[in-house]
Amino acid sequence: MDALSLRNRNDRLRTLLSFFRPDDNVLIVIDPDPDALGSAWALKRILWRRVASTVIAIIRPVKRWNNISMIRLLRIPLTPLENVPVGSFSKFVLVDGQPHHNPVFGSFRFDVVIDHHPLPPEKPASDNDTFYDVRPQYGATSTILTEYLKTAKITPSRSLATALLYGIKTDTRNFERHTREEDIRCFLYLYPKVNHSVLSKIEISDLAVEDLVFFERALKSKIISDQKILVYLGEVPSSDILVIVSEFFLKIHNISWSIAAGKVQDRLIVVARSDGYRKNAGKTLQRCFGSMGPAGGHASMARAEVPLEALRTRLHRKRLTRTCIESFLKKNLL
Ligand SMILES: [Mn+2]
Repeated sequence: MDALSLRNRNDRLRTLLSFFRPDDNVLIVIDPDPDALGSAWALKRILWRRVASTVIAIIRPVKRWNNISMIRLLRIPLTPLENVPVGSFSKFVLVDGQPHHNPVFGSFRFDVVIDHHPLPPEKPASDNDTFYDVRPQYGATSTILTEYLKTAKITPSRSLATALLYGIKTDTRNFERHTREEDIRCFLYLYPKVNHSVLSKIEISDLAVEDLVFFERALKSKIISDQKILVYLGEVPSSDILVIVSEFFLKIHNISWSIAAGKVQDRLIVVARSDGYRKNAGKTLQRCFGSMGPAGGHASMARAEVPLEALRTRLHRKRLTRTCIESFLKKNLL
């Protein structure tokens, strides 16, 4: 069953609901990013009192602090998939994804699939056993679910509205990419219903206390020259902290070029942020590191991943000391 061939929103809602019976136990399976979380929670709300139960199962642990804050502050009910007795459910739903995206998704036979990613070249066989509502032109699945809520005349709670709006904002990167009129229309509909203080706490929560040690390191070891700043953080657990530190330094009003580098396993990762005016971050990193490993990006944001082995060869060194990495970065980037 292909949802888009249905005449209008009422038809689509009616067909969606016709896939469920009052005694159904429904399992919604998601890869937990904000858009998937908002969409799954909205669908659980739509099915409330229409089915016996709805459980939202996540296929992996949530790692990003923003998403952990979102789940905690909005109290989104979730269960890890491995703790779910899959056999006790009678209906299976996938939102914000398609079966071919992930082997875990592929192991289910879904009754309903609601998504906004591109369809695979081999379109899934449209049959009457599965309801497909895939709209690749939409910026977010949260937009599709907001439309269903409106059609069903369900006013979302403040927490649900906040989750959906955050889903739309993250997937469209604040309407900087892949946005269409429907996304903006749903944003405007949700906006007055949102808890804005909770939303801004979710949006800024990208650090853990343990990360402060890297800020200490960054503040101590920063090298400032003209409008440029460079920090080498040594070993870091992942490149996320490099992104946060380089974006933090770009907040300084007269810094126009900010670089944070660190070792992640056997690679030197360099993250650059720029006002995109004086320097093109992507081109600069490509020029400096392109011969050693993947490097590139846009005018304002870029990244390079240099295998340490390649760096050793380039610098003719057996051991890469802190000083030698730092002076190499300084010579090439400042
Ligand atoms: Mn999405």
